Amino acid sequence: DQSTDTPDLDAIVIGAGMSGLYMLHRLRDTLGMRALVVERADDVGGTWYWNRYPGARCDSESYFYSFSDRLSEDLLQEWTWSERFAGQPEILRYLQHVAERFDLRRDIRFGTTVTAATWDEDGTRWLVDTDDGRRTSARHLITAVGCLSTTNLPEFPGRDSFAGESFHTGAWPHEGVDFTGRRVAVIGTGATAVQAVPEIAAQAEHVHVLQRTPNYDIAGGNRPMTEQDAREIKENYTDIWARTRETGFGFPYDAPERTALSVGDEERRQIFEEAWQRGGFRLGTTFNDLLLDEAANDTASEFLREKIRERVHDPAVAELLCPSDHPFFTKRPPLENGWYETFNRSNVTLVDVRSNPIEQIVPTGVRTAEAQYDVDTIVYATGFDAMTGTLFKLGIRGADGVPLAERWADGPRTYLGVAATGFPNLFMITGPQSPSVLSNMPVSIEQHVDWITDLLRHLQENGQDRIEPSEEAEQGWIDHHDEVSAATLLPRANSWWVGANIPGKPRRLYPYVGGVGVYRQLCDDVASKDYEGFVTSAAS
Ligand code: NA7
Repeated sequence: DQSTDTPDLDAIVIGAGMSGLYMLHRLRDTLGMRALVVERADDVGGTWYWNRYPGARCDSESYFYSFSDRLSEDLLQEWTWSERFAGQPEILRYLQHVAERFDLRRDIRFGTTVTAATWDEDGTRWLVDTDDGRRTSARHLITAVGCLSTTNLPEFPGRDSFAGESFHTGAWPHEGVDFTGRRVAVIGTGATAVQAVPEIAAQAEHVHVLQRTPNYDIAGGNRPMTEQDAREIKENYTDIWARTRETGFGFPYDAPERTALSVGDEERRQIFEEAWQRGGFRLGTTFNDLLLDEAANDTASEFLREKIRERVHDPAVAELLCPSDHPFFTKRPPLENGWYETFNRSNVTLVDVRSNPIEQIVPTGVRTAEAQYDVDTIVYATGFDAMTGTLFKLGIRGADGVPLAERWADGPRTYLGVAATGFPNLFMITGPQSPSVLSNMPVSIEQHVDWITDLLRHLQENGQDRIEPSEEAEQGWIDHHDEVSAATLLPRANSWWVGANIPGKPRRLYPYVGGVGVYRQLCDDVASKDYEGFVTSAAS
């Protein structure tokens, strides 16, 4: 309705993944608002809708990669995960179940892409254009677009000349891909390739894995969830969630109190070994200075390199798989379940495309500086334009028509990673400069959604319609973010966390590394001081 300036809706949410589903529930069922979710896919699920490649699995343990008691104590008690680390199909089923259970689909417009979102100052509202030709207005706009939702397909010369089939892991065909008898090239060795390659290798005739940078992969330790596991977890959920909200990464693991060099070599080894045996990101939480002190970090890096050398039979291949250019955990360490052993198979070849770079895609395969690999299928496990890629594609224009991409040309500018000066009534769930990808996502998602919900309630109760962070508050947050980043080893590595994977992307640490617990406290402090740093007003 554009005949008046009154917004059609109270809020539009973009994205129906975990964030969008929970946000819709809060807006509609907690605040009583008129809300709509716009989703480009034809169903809910977000990341878990798109990433259907073989082996796709969550790297957070299933029992805390879910909605907490904030959403529903009953759901927590009724839902039982089949594995310690859930696979994509099970997580998608879970999110579909949540959509059913809370009757969310009726307020989601599926198969619809946002093409522009323009702030209308006179109407104190967002005008949201979608590819179905409609324009819908809302007082508030909330992005729930995830952090890894715009795929990165490198511009290799000749890419489109390839005569076989090619797939990006983040846009996998729903019907799946049968690799039987196929010769396959997988480009990339990040978390995705590490999950997919063992599955593809079990089927394909031959797999060439094209590696530019080796990672410190951690043992995944996936196994079935036993009845006893499930019982213990369900009995302890109150404590589990409390811990996830306080710790640095949003995991319920004990926060380390020791530095790595405060213990002897033998004891340190045992601590690493125990964490390794238990699997998952525990290894990153063994000592409190692994991300701060290079000498401490070296001990973990060397432990992991030893593991690689033990498991990969060919010493030359093992050395190629050993990282040496970056400290442990300054790039996201993949979790692996049989990745290293895959290189002992006769049908798997590791190709070092650092020393022997990919030059061109040709109709029959991949040509590097030194050789040509003829294949039937190319799998691009080349990652994402993380954190900002999707936000920029939305065509957001704030006050005075300034595009978000322009305002952020030198890097993201946010207050608390959730709001931005010049973009009134815009909220970003797990936006840049919030813990987001440096945390167990559901914990950060819930914190953001609940905090935004409280803020909107505060506006409702005070008769305020417009909110925007002040320049000073925004600059203060950026300064704090940069200071915390610089105190860690993270800016050193060429990771997607610093935007290094996308040509021309400003090099900044995108997620906030101050920790989930600290961040929550900072957000709560802002709220308790009547949303300090924000400027509010009533619609004229
Ligand atoms: P990642 O972690 O960004 O990995 C992408 C991989 O693709 C990585 O090994 C890259 O090498 C490689 N890559 C990217 N571009 C190229 C080019 N041009 N040539 C050769 N190799 C290339 O993405 P994932 O999908 O594995 O994981 C993303 C996140 O999803 C993950 O961290 C979890 O949070 C879930 P590089 O290391 O840049 O040298």
